[in-house]
Amino acid sequence: PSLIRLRDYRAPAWRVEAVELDFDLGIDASEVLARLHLRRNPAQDAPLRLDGENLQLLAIALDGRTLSADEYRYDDSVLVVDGTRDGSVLETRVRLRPAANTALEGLYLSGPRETGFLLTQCEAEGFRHITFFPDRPDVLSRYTVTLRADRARFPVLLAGGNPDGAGELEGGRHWARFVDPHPKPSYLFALVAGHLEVIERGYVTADGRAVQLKIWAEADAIERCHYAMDALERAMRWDEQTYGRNYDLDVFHVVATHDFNMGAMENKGLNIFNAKCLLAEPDSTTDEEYRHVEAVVAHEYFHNWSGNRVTCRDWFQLSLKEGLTVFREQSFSADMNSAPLKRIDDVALLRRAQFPEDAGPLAHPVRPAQYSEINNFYTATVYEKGAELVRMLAGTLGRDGFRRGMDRYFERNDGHAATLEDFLAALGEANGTDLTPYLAWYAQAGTPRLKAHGHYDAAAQTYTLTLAQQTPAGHGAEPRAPLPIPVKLALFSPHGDMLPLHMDGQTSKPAIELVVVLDRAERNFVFTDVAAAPVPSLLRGFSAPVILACDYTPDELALLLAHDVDGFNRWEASQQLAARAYEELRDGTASAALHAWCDALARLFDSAAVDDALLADLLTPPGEIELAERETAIDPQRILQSRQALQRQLAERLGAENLQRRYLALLAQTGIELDAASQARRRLQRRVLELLALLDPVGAGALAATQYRDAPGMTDRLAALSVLVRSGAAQAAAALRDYRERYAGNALALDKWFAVQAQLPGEPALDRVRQLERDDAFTLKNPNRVQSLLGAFVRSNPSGFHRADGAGYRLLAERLVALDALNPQVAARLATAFNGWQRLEPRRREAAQAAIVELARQPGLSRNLGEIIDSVLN
Ligand code: B3K
Ligand code: ZN
Repeated sequence: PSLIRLRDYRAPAWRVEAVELDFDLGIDASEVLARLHLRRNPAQDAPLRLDGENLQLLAIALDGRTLSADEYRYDDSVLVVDGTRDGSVLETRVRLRPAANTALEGLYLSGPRETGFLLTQCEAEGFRHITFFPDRPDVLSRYTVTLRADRARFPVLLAGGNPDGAGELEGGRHWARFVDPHPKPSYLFALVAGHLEVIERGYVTADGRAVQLKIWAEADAIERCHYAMDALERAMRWDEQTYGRNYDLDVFHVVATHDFNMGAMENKGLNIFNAKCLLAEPDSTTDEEYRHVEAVVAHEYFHNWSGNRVTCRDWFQLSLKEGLTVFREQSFSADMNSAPLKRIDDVALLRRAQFPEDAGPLAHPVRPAQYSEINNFYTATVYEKGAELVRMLAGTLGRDGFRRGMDRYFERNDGHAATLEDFLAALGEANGTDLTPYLAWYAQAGTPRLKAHGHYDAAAQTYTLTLAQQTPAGHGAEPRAPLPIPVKLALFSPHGDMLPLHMDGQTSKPAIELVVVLDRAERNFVFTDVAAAPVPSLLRGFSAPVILACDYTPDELALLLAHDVDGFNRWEASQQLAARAYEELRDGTASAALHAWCDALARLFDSAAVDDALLADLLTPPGEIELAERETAIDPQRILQSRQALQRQLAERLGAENLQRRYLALLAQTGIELDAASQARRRLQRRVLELLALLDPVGAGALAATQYRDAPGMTDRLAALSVLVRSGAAQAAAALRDYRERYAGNALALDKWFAVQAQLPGEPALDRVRQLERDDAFTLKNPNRVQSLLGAFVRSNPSGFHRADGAGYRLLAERLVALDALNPQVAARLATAFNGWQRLEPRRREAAQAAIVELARQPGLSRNLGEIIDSVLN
């Protein structure tokens, strides 16, 4: 397959100034008439080449004249037209087959033929499945879209932009027109047509525009859209207040669908959401999912500026909009909820999803240098690591400086397709500083290691901190320049107080926290007037996406765990200590870290010093995937066992009676309120029940069964179900039956029923997955369902998926073949579960390799899946 390379970028030879699209919509067949107003790029002399895939060309005319067969060529992916000139108008008419579109890219049907609705997904290259067009993000056009359809079958007709008339047609048909005044790239085009209900709210922007907010969903879901509406309003206000960004159309549509390849899509004026990222109600939505809905609604809304008004020049710049928008969402969520908890969740996600990606054969820079299939690059690296890079820049500039830089970026690039260089230039110039050294972060793959070593000189009362960096050689051969690594730090006295920081040679008033930037391979930082050997708190708030190695003693980590006021670093100390305790248990060596960890947590557990949610997270050791990252011959079964043993030790230290007392106290207060304190209580309640289940499975089983039965909302119900299933409790089967029946008609709730069971620890998981595949509700055609069963199994259940006999690998390979024929994007994403097979212990490694090699031999794999399999094998 051919590779697209960043260095081959050329500006488009032809632009489309304006486009008129006329849709004649039907479930089995739809027709699209497109009128393109062309502009030639005087600097280039190339014939007009338009992208177009799976299009049945019905008619083609240039400047009003039908073209004869020798005046154009179409090879099923590119249409070449002779004789076009600057100002020409090209007209094409094509036929599409929405109901037959199982890839969910382009125009497709959501739901059953008789009652479902039509919708589109274009990013990255879906527009070429709708009509002939230069389908690349640097071609910005003005869109006028007219939809025509049978009124009874398609009562609602929506497209991006402002409404511009609607009316009746003969034969029970009707039409509606939308004009988007903002030039946009084709990937932001969208339409929706069918039976949908709506909730509406009026909104007036800070700059005085009256906007109609409309959220659309099928009748059974519309009452679950109110939370999203509130979240949308909060996001709009926040962007006005934080970045001075106002919404820019008269109407903002949001639509929910159960058939979607990813989370949501920021189409201009017509956001489309996977139902799981939009619908929320207490009976079927967990606290975590509520926060996710708020985050995704905000993320898509924020794209209106970071992505839509300023878009990407080419897909290599994807992180320009995604990393930035994730960062904006993270800041918003931190403001709406608990900032340290948000940071903990995000860093945990980075370590679970991005670090492994960056350490294996799928590693790529935040700005990749090449790709075969762009949809394979919507990755944790581009999104999450990309957001960390923006966070470093924001941290370097400070709050006001970053705002100044963002103002400059939006102002200068509004209505343009920009690059990461444009972004760094705007931020830097607005602050009179050169940020180009940060470009190196965008160009190299791999997670840098940061080594820290402290030396205290009692006689001189100085403390010297030596920081050194190293990035492991990646799979690409990109050069490894030293990176600028901002390290936010503090020093703690042996009593747990923060010390004033006197930096060598600096005279300004000492701070108790500061940021030093390590911009070469190694550097010493000297602090003076330090009265006793301090304990450094490094990378506070996770100030750079690196792996820190510091030679702490267990007692030093315990001190940070007990005293650090940075909630994130307090959690981090607990994680480090737990990881060491885990190694002690696994290797049967010392137990200093184990005791330090358990003692520190026992003290916190009995005091009221930390909030319930943070306590829950402190009581949770790093997950199995994270622990595996520290090993070379990975045996996921063994990791599971050692991690369980570690948690059992903690539970024993806390004591069954103590745990039970705390559990009952929390239970007595539980409800469905969404305020931070209530969510925190539920988080801790779940954690305490899990720990209790390790000590006293029978007692905990009884408590969990009661909690399941009486739960006021989904958070408590699902927590109880999960404890029952994972601990193999006698009551599990009855609870699962009850849940299956109770939520038979609720797809999102059923997804959780599949996912809980797919995460059954160890060998039994595979049979359970096979059994669940036979459930009436299972289908490979729905991405959410695939994710809830197969995705949860291969991605979130290491000890179940990585069976020593290789049966997990073979199951995945078989399903990928079937899935690829239906939906290549979903298949390719699932296939990334093979990432990291090279580091498994020998028996599993061989079994995994055999399954992947066999899969690679299958004929007719999609470019999406083919690229992942190829990369994973190498
Ligand atoms: N921009 C979309 C993702 C499109 C994925 C295409 N395969 C959602 C988002 O990041 O907001
Ligand atoms: Zn995004």
